[in-house]
Amino acid sequence: MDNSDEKHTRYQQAEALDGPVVLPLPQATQDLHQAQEDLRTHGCCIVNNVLDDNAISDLKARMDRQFAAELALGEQCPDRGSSNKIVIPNLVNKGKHYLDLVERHETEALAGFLLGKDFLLSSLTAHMFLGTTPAIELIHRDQGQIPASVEFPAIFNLFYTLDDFTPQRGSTVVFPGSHRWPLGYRVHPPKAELGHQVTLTAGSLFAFDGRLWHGTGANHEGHRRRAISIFCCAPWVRQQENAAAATSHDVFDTASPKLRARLGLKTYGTLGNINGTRIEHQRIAFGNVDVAFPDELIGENAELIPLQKSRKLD
Ligand SMILES: O=C(O)CCC(=O)C(=O)O
Repeated sequence: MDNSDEKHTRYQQAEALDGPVVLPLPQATQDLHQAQEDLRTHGCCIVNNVLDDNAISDLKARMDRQFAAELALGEQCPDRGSSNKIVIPNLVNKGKHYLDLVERHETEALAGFLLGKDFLLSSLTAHMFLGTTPAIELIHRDQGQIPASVEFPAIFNLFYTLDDFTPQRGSTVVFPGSHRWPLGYRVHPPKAELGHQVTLTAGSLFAFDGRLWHGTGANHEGHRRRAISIFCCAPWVRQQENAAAATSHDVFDTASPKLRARLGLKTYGTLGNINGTRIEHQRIAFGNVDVAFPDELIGENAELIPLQKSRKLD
């Protein structure tokens, strides 16, 4: 049997490489079919001129404002760690402008190709530097929780860049082709110096297979080097940010059916339902169906337990 018969996508794995061969970086393209082919062969792709200048400056200003506003929360501001490379998490609640990137056709075309049409949003985060960093960060595979012997992508990271990415600014170090390395080279990371650093213009989409070895480069200039990461997973993988618990119901209530599905409010076979009191379109059969929130959960002896909504009601 052709193994594509039992898979959830039409993605066909390129043949294994003989050893830990680092391929050249793929060329930037605007052709999404070429980008899909680059994902197959190189495990990464660069699509340029995706965001226009207005969208780039708007997103940059919003991201800087978000960062400053969270900092002003003082002790309530999430711990950002000690590195000058920081991640602002859980952008699902932080404005439609970020959610729109999830629904862009480039995201759909590439994530759908790699993970299948029912892929989930695993997390939505902003990446930026606050100053210089001394060294390349940990080389890793985003698919690290999934056995290395798995021969297909289950995770996919799409970076929408808001600044030019250059080696001096700590652009991403990648090992093109490493998703095709033999099993013995998939567990311990290769030496960082053997990878390539990407050079990208602001407004590009740089995307990579969850099996690809990569890491954040050292930022010698201290430039902010901002990007938004749309981190996606197969519909049977646990999401990085627990969307069901950490998404404001205001967002769920106004999201399109597609976005609700990406956040996990669509079943995948028998996975992902919410069972409580009766809702209008009760799930009665197998298949992928939209999930709605019941008003109440049913507890012991049918005690009705109100479902917590995100906002406090007056
Ligand atoms: O910031 C970068 O260049 C890469 C980030 C990264 O390694 C990741 O999100 O997994």
